[in-house]
Amino acid sequence: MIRYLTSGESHGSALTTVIEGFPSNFVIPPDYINKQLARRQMGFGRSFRMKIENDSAEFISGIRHGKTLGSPITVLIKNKDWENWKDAMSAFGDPNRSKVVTVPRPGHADLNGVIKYHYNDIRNSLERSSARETAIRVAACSFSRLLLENLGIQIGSYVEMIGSSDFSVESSQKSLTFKLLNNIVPNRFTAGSLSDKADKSPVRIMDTVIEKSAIKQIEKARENGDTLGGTFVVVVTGLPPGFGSFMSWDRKLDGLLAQAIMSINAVKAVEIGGGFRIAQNPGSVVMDEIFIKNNNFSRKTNFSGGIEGGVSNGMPVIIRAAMKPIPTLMKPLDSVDLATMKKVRAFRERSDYTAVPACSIVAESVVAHVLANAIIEKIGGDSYEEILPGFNNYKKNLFHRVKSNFQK
Ligand code: EPS
Repeated sequence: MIRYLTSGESHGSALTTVIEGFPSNFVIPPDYINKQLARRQMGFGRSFRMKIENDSAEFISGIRHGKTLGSPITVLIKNKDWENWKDAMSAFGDPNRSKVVTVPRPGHADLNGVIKYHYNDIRNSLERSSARETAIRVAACSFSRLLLENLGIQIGSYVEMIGSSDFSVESSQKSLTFKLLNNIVPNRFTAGSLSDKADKSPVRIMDTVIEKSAIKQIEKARENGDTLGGTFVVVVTGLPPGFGSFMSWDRKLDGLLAQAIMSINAVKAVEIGGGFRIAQNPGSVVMDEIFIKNNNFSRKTNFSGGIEGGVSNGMPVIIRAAMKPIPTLMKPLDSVDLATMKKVRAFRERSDYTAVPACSIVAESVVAHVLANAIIEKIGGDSYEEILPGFNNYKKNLFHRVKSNFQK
């Protein structure tokens, strides 16, 4: 199984990851990882920080002559902003040269970190809890993403809305999410083409009316010193049935995906398929009827979002998630100064106004990690040479195996 750890503080010298268990002999073009890093940096509404950083992966171990070795892969991304934080963040510097942060921001990890880790400076909480960490997560998971692409599995995403939408995304007959759940998709629909289209929008919203509204709202939030959240959808195409398991709670694919997405900074809700909306309809409407198409099982609708009983069913995987507004406000809310225990306004720091587009890219990445593991769990193999034929063979024989089991 593939595991990864990340390390690094937001304004420290660098972020790193160690990826363990990744199969050997897999070709990694360095540009592929950097392309994913660049996608995460896009998005209207980011702070000045994104002009400072230009994330680029350095490959320290685990790759030789362009191919993975099967040994732990170490990747490093330097923080360019480190130049401005050398005194405040140095490993062995003088603590008196750094201003202590004493006022926690509502909605951030500031206060909980101070309580939990016995800190006497909120900076110790906010540096690691910052979403800067997601840059290296994208690097770590992009290996899995490329592995999946080589097996014909694509992951894409789009932002549904940022801020509030008068256009009722949920009920609009035209909305893309509605079409996906009702399986109204073109024959050769792929998640990759979806993402390519979303990437063309500065907010990753494909509906131009909602896109304009979102941009306007972000501009207004910036003027008001406020921030905005939003919802996004991750879609996976090409995943065959049978990955994940209902045998034990911790092997259920939907559970693993929800955990991975919920672990992204500021995500507050995750739905699989129709999610909450499924609960508002009778079973006769939201169970996806089965039929046979081109010698394969298919479904009339996809309200289950490609997963039934914790196992993939061959339909596109659909995951919807909500990101809360960024907690760092330029017009701050009430808090308490821990140095005086008196009521004050929360601490202000340079921050994004919204990061929903970036969050959708991080979500694609963490989904890739979960799915690559689901495949390795089932197919096995230490090298790419074992995984590729194993996977193709499983996929090819799937329908006929079921048929011959029942028609002896
Ligand atoms: C973040 C605050 C901002 C964001 C940062 C996440 O950073 P800074 O405080 O340096 O302006 O820009 O995101 C990134 C640096 C990134 O690469 O996504 C936070 O507090 O979560």
